Amino acid sequence: MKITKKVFKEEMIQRLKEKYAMDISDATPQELFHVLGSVVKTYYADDWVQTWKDYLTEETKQVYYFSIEFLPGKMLKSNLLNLGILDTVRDGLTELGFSLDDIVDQEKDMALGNGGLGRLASCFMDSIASCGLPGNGNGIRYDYGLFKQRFVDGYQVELPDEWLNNGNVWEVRKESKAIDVRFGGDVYMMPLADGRLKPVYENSRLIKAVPYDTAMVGYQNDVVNTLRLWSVEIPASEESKYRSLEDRRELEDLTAVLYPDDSNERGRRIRLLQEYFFVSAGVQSIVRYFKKLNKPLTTMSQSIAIHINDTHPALCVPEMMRILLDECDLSWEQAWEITVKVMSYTNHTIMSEALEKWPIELMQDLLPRMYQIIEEIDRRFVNQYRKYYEADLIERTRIIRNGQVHMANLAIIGSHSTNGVAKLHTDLLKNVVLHDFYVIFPGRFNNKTNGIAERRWLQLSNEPLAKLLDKTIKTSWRQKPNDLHLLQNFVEDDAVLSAIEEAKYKNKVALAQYIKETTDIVVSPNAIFDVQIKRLHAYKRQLLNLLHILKLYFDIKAKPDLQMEPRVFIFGAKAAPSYSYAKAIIKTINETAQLINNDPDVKDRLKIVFLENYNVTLAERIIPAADVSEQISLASKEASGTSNMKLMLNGAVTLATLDGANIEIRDAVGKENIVIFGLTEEEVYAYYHAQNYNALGIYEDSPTIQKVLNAFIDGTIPNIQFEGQEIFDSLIKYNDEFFVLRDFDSYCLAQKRIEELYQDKRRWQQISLINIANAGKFSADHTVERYAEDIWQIEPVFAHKELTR
Ligand code: GL2
Repeated sequence: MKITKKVFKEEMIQRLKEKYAMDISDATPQELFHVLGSVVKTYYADDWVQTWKDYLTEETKQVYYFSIEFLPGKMLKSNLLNLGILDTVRDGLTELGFSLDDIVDQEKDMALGNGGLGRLASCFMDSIASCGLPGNGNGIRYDYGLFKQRFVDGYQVELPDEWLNNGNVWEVRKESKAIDVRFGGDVYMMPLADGRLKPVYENSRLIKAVPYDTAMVGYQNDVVNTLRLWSVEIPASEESKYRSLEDRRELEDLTAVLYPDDSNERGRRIRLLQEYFFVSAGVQSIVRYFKKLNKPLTTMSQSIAIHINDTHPALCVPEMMRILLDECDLSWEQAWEITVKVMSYTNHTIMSEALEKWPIELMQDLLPRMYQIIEEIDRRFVNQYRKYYEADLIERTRIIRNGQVHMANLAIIGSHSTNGVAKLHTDLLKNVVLHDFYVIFPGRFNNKTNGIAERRWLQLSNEPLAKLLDKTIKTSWRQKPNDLHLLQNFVEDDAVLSAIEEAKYKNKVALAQYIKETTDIVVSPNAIFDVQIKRLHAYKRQLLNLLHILKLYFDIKAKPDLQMEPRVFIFGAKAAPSYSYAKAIIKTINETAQLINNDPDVKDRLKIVFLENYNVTLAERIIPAADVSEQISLASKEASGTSNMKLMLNGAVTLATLDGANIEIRDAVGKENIVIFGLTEEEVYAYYHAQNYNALGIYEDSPTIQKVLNAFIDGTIPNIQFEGQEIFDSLIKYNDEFFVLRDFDSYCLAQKRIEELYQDKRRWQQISLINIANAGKFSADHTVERYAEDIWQIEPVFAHKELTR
C-alpha cells in the first residue's frame, strides 16, 4: 500500500478529531500515540485479512509457535518500518509539529517474557512474517508483564508492570473465537455400546479462553501473521460456580502474571494451569481450524506444525492426543502418529533446575485426563523400547519417574524433532544431557543456532550505523542481512572506518546523556563502554566482571597515577525476585559503583553504571553504544545467548568464553577479531569428572584474588555485610560452582588485551567493522528458514502468490 505524507497527515487530523474531539495541536503525546496506532492498524488491516484468507484458500501448511513467553518490546516503530512508512510518518508528524520519538516513548514495552527465550520467540515472529512464512504465535496475555525493577539503597525492588493500563492499541479481542478449557475434578472412562471408551468428567471446571490477536507485520512483503494470546474469563454457563470474590479472583489470577523466574520452576499450581490453559486453547483452536479444511485427520501434519518452545508447552502432546482420541474418535495408534508428526520441540538450557518436572499428585489433581494420557504414553514407550535397550536406559528416559512428570521427556518422546540452540549446546544435549534419548532417537536431534531480527537490532535501534551502511554498501542488507558482508570490502578504507567510529560515538553520547538523566552519573563518551546485559544469574558470572573491576580499582589505589584507558562498566540485569544470591550480586555491584564512582583518586578512569529496569527498550539504547560485549558465562552453561549477536551486529568487540553461540561468533569473525578466555567446555567437564576443583586453593595461591575477595567481607565495599559474606562463601565455602576464580586470571589478561586493542585505534575500528560485516549469519531470518525447511516443512507464501498471479 502506498501511503503519502499528505494522506497520512489528513488521516491523523481527522482521527484525532473523531476520537478525542480536539484539534491535533492540542493533543498530548499519549493521545497521539493511540491515534497513530489505530491509523497504522488500518494500514495493515487488509493484508492481515488477506494473508489469512490466502492460507485458508491455498491450504498452506502453517506452523504454530507455542511459547509461554513473548517479548516484543514496543511495536510502533517496528510496524512502521515493516510497512515501509517509517520516513513518511516521521516527516508527516514533523510537519504537524510533533516528534515521532516522543510519541514512540508513550508506548509501554510489551514484556511478556523474562529474557532470551521470550525475546527469541519475538524475533522469530518478526522473521517468520518477514520471510513470508506462514506461522503464528500462541501464548498468554498476562495482565502484568515482567516486574519493573527499581533500586532502593542499591537493592532490587520489584514493582508491578501494568502494561495494559492505557489499553493496548495493537490487540484485537476475538470473543467469537473463545474456547472452553477444562480442569480439575475427576475423570473416568465409560465404555460405549460399540466398545469405545469415553471420558466422563465429574466436578471439573470450565474456564473460557478468549484470544487477543496481534498482527505480526512482515518486512515490506504484504504478509501479516498473527500472534494469538489467550486471556481467562468465566464462561456464562459457570457463573454460578464462582460466587465469592475470592473464587473469581483465583480464576482470574490464571493469566494475571508472568512468572518472573528465568530458569527456576517453582511448583506452583497456577503455573501448571497456565501451561495447560494456553496449550489447550491453542491446540483446540488449531484442530477446529483444521476441521474446516475437510481433510482426513490422518493428514494433519501436511497442514499443521506445532512447535513447543522449551518444555512449558509440552502438554501440547497429551492435549492433541486427548482431542484426537476423545473428540475425534481416532485409535491410539492413529492419534499418536499424527501427534508425533505435528509436534517439534526446542530445548533452551542444560541447567538441570530448569528441566521442568511436576509432581504426579499435582498433575492428577489439576489435569486428571492429561495425567491419564501421559501415563499411557509412558507405558507404551516402555513397552515399545524395552526390547531394544537395557532396562536402566529405559528407566532414565521415562516420562514418569520418581513421583514426577518429566516434561522434557514428554516433549522428546511426543515429537519428531528436538533441537538445541547453538552447536555446542546441541552437542551437549546429544552427548551428555539427553544422551539416552539420542541413543533411542538419533534422527530426531538437530541444531538450530539462534538468531536475531536485525530489523529491530540495527535498522531501528541504530540509525547512525544503518545510514552509514546504506551509504557504503547500498541498502540490500535491509532485505538480506547476509549482504552486510559487503562491508568487509571496506576493511582498509580509512574513511569508512572512521565513519563507523563516529556513528558509535554518536550513540555513546546519547547513552551518556541517558545515564546522566537516569542515574546522575557523568560518563565520558571517550571511555570504553563495556557492557554486560542479561538476566542476573550465577552462571552468567556478572561476579567475574565485578571482581575484575575491583582489581582495576585496587591497581589505581596502589598506583594513583596509573595510566589506563578510561572505562565505563555498564550493567543491565533483573534478578528473579526469589533468587537471593542474584539480588546480593546486584546490591554489591551497586555499592561498588558508589564506592568507585565517588572516589576522587579514581579520577574518572573507572565508572560503574547499573541501569535500572533492563528491558527491550533499554537494550535498544545500550547496544548501539557498546564497545565491549561481555559474554563470560562458564563454558557449557549458556545454551546460546543472543545479546552476543546483537552486540556484534552493532560493532561491539566480543569478550567471551567458548560457550554457546560465542563459538560460532568466533568462527564467523576469526579468532583475531574476538577476545576469548577461560576454561573450555572439556576442561569444565574434566573438573566435574575428577571432582578436583579447589577454589580455596586458588584463593590461597593468589594475593590478587585474596585482596579482591576480602573486599567483600572486610568493609572495603560498604553496606554489604550480609551480601558480601554470602558471595564470599559461595566462592570459598561452597567451592565456587561456576569456576569464577579459576577463570579470573585468564579474564584479567583478556581485559588487558581489550585495552591494548582499543589503544590501536585503527585495529579496533577494523575489528568492529569485521564484526558488523559478519553478523548477517546470525539473522533470525536464516534461523527460521532452517526451522521451516528441516523441521516444520513449511514454505514461504510468496511461492504460492507467484503461482496464482
Ligand atoms: C535461554 C538460554 O539461557 C539462552 O542461552 C538462550 O539464548 C535463550 C534462547 O534460546 O534461551 N534458556 C532459557 O531458559 N532462557 C534463556 O534465555 N530464559
